[in-house]
Amino acid sequence: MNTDIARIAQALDQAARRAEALPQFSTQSPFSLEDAYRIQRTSMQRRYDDGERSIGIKLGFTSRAKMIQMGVDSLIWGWLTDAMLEEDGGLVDLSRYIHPRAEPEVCFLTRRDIDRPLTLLEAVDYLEAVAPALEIIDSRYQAFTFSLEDVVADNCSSSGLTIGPWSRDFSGLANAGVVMRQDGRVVQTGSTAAILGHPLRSLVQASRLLQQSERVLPAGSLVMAGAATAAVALCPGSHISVEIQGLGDSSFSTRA
Ligand code: OOG
Ligand code: MG
Repeated sequence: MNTDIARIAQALDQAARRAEALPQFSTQSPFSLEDAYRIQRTSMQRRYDDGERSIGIKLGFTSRAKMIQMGVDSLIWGWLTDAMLEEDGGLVDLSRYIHPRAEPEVCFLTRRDIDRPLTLLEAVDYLEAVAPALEIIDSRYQAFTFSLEDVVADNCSSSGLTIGPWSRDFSGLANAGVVMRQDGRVVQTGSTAAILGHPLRSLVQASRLLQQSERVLPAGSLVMAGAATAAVALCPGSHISVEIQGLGDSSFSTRA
């Protein structure tokens, strides 16, 4: 059976704009992972047509903690746009989200076009800087429940992000401590080693995925490496922060 790419893309786009959850599509009629990426591309094109600008990519399910939390077992990727940027240290209005969660991230800024598969040794040459970051994920599916195909179609739940101070020191990335706090209380701890063994491996994976889809990531793009720990549900009137050893922190508050 043919998957209705345009119809699903439109429904997901509309759900994001209206902050309204949808039933999963794959349970009604299953579709392939290839079609899921076609849906993702079509729904992102709707946003670009409306004036949103691509600022980079994100990887998902690069840590065991995330795979276990969401019940999936493969790495995925999606696109970030300027409309998703929230101010570091700022106030986030939750009304544009459905059931947002926050997770700690390592964010890279590229300094060269990524136009071919990179090795781990080459990866750092393609980077301008690295920063601690928080990602706000917000599945467009009811109860935050999805198959791998559903979440890919939904641009990997991408919704918001804050980015902390940029650093050019990549030396401690292999195994830096990660602490996420909610109102000062520690809610998640981990290490950047949880991200594919080394967050630079996310850049290597990204370069392969880009090549497979015949795309070039321009210099000056963001690459979010994927959360090192499980995500935490957001509620109004709270303060969320992440601290990554050697990199500093990123934070935001949610409007009461
Ligand atoms: C999908 C997004 C996964 C990550 O860092 O692993 C992701 C989700 O969990 O809803 O962003
Ligand atoms: Mg993430």
